[in-house]
Amino acid sequence: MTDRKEIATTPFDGQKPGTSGLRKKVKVFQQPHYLENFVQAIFDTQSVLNNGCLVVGGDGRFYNREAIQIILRIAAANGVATALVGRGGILSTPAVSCVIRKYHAQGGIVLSASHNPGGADEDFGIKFNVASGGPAPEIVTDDIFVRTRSIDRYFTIAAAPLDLDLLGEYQLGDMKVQVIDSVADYAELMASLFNFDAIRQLFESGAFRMRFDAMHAVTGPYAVEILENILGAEPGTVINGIPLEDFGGGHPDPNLVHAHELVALAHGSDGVDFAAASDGDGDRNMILGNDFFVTPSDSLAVLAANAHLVPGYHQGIAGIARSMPTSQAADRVAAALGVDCYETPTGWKFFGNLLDAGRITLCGEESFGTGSHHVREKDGLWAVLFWLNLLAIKRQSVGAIVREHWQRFGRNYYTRHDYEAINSTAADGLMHHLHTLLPTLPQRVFGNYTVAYADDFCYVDPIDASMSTGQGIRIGFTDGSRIVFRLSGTGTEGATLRIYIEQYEPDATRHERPVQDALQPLITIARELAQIEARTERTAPTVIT
Ligand code: VG1
Ligand code: CO
Repeated sequence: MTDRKEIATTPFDGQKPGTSGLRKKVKVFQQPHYLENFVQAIFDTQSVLNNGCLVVGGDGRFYNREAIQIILRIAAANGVATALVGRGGILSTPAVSCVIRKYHAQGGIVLSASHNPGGADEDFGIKFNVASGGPAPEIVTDDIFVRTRSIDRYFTIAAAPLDLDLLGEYQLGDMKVQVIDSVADYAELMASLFNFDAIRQLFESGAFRMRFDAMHAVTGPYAVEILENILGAEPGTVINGIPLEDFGGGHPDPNLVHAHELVALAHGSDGVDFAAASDGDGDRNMILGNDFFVTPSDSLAVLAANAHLVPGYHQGIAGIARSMPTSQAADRVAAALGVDCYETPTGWKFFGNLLDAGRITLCGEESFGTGSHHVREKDGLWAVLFWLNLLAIKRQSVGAIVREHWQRFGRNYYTRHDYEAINSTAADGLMHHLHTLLPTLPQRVFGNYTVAYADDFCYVDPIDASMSTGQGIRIGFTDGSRIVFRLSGTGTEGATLRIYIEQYEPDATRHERPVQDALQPLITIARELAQIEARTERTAPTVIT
């Protein structure tokens, strides 16, 4: 093989992938051999890549370009036949999934820390996706992790960096590298699912205005092409559309806190009718109407209830899945449609088997993630186009659609309180404390609420029977309300505690209450049970969504 070099190395601690890949500070990834070890561990354990096709791309954050050159050289030295790379090294996470599936690749490497900030002192990440296009299941990430603990060499080749900004075909050692423009592939997939004519007419009507905030992250080029060029939305519909290595210094997380510029544009009588945003790697979405925020859990439920209006889902849906902390709004829709609803642990990798087996069509997470069987990742722009399709057919406002949904199914009031970057030992102590409380909780009464069950969520995959334990503490009350506690698996500083709170309200006269007010009693119960103030020294959450 051309110039193959074997480099001696020693293992690094802590290369265990979390909720969505291995995420660390850029400085950690820049250490000699750190990235190389992890990538070689992928090749040492995933023999299908040998002589196969690998997709490589990232969200364009700081260190993306260097990392891609390193990965390509290692791939060439490990016998990969063809690498498909996004132009400029950029591919959104859903586009990686789309491209893997379309070109029947054996896998993909996604470089992203998603919604975490980027820059020399910020975050970087790497994730392996399998041939279905989805994030590697735990059996695969476990194998990769085990390999990182004993790795003592990696392979690479001596070669100059490739120019990734030019589309075309290159040779790197014995490997063929194709620099591709994934925007066309992705746009074609979207056109096959949604009623583009109806959406075009909606924009042409002149009575409908939209803004999409790409947050200087990866979706800019995809959104400009699809929304402005193909669907005819007015120029300027996409804001912050140029991907930047540091996301313009922002936090590319589409929520009410970090996408405040967009929130302001959808506010008041001169605000737009529809606003949406996506995250660093393009898999999340936030949906806003004029002065109206759609809770992600509600968004999944609304999409499911209206899927028959969208060409790609005309035939109906096979089932729905939601992550455990996501509100139970989708469950009510599944029951009404007579289809199954699955509850999975947090993280998209747990939807893969259900999608592959045809058990579900739609799935989602409370963390601004929604998707379907069209790819194996959550898909930000897909959700935006789904909403646009509904708006084009129904010709109602976003708020009216959601309010009607609540009238029909009841409202699941929902909030998530995050306590970011708390002391890790304190966070572990807090979770341990909750664990010890679990057996004492059933039947206990807190104000108007009586505990029905309290457990640590354990998931047995219905397809391959693999078991995932320790997925979050659930406290369920007799009226269906829930409090869930879990520690984040994507952070890079200390620990992040997430508290998820939900209460069902069937009475339509009580659907207009401010969310935090409606949930106040449960919020107080959660804070007291977990002894938040005493254990974390925090009096308030860092982010409320
Ligand atoms: C968070 C979210 C989770 C999501 C994950 C990856 O994980 O809660 O629902 O799947 O991020 O999202 P955690 O472990 O920090 O709670 V992203 O947009 O990386 O792809
Ligand atoms: Co993301």
